[in-house]
Amino acid sequence: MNTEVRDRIDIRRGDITRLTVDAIVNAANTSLLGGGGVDGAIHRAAGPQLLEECRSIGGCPTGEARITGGYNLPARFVIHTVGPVYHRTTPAKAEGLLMSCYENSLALASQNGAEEVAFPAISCGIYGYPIEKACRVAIDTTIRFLETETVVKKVIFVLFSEGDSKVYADYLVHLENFSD
Ligand code: AR6
Repeated sequence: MNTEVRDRIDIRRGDITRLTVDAIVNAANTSLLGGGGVDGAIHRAAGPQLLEECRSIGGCPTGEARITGGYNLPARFVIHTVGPVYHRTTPAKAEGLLMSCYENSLALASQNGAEEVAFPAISCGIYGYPIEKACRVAIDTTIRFLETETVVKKVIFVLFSEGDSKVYADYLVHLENFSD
């Protein structure tokens, strides 16, 4: 990882619904009609118009992403992606699907001119993906994307717990130590 790319990745602890960025990513389900966890928090903070727009989209397959407005959120857009349920498939398939979530979300951000994009730890709550494994997929995929990307300037990983943010921070340090 070169230092230019490293400087475009941030790790923060807190509530993603509070972030004033161009786009926040939602860990949704295939119905796109809301749920618990970060999805519930985003819908509560955005207000009922978000659900209305989501309903008009008609769902989203696992690994794909869809974009809506942010309504009452400080963020301009919400990018909804559907992570894999970890124990419903093989670890290799889950990894491929999680990678697609990050790739498709970042591509949508770029296509919509979003310069700052914030991600929660997709699939790491109710969907049971181990945080250490998911963190590698999230960061490796983001680094690969940023290496050739010019529209998206900054990617922020927003973690709810101190433990999760330490996992992300430690992995970035590991990459810094082993990069040329
Ligand atoms: N800000 C940042 N991170 C959060 C927030 C928040 N406000 N709230 C929770 N997290 P989860 P999943 C963290 O369960 O595993 C929903 O019902 C949380 O600690 O929200 O992809 C959907 O409708 C965890 O690390 O998403 C789906 O049915 C991470 O966000 C299902 O859950 C993701 O946890 C998706 O499950």
